[in-house]
Amino acid sequence: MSEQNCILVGAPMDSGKRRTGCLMGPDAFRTAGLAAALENLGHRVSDRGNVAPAPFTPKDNGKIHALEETIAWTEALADAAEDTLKDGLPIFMGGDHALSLGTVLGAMRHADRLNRPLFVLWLDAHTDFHTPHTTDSGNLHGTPLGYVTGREGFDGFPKVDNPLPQENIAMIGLRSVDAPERAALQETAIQRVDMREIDETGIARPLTRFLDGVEAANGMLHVSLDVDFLDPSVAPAVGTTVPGGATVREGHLVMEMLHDSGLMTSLDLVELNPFLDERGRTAQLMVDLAASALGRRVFDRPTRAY
Ligand code: EXY
Ligand code: MN
Ligand code: MN
Ligand code: MN
Repeated sequence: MSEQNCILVGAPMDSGKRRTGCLMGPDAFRTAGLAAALENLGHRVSDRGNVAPAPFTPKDNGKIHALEETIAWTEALADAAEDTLKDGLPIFMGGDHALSLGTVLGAMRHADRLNRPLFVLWLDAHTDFHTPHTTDSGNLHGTPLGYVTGREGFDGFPKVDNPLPQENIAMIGLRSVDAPERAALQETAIQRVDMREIDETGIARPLTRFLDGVEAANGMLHVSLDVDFLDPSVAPAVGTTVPGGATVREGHLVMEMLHDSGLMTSLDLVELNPFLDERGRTAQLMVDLAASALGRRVFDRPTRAY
């Protein structure tokens, strides 16, 4: 990937779940030096500041937490994604994973305008494939992929005109999937890579399979990195930790392969809760992983087809 115009966008969104803290995420990424890390790699870096949600009036929606606020964020972030994709490679600094309701929607709209397919790489312990009808927790950060693939139940959200084709999605790092999600995913073409497969075959094989498909389709690629993709022992600053996650090196290998592929067109960094961090080490790891996705290497190596 040659020199990029990296556009940092703060998304201090905390409405996707009840535990608060992700609202401090964007400034934690800034404090951990995300901009300087990317500038040191030769990229042009701008920081567009923080997105604010559209105006909203909270109502009591029973089980569903902060519905109106989440809808308002989705509208604002979809616009921010479209705007920034026109100018470069947006990096959305979350904020909880509900921010991807908007960032993926905006990336879909942008790809549609360019008449290119959008692909999504979901690095996460969870499938986030619920709808407001299937979620047990009522936390909408567990629903983004249900929304962008056009599942029923997202009344009040922006309409998803052209749902993301299920075969254009790969979920990698899975190890906590609710029964309704598992049932709904059985009939889908979504590539689901759990930690058992990674243990047996390594993370490179399924990722290469997915990236080959993106390249063959001349696709755009939105990468969504949830802190809980990583093992809690190396990334404790997240409210939904699940033991048995990816190692630091597995995380870097994914990012290095993404850089080698040259396919990534937008990136979410989500679910960082600085209140749960230990001297900023999780924020620093996420910044280091973003730098690997933008070309940081120990030794330069000929860019190859991975
Ligand atoms: N599936 C569980 C739920 O829906 O509440 C846990 C979701 C965790 C979502 C985090 C963002 O990945
Ligand atoms: Mn909340
Ligand atoms: Mn997630
Ligand atoms: Mn997760």
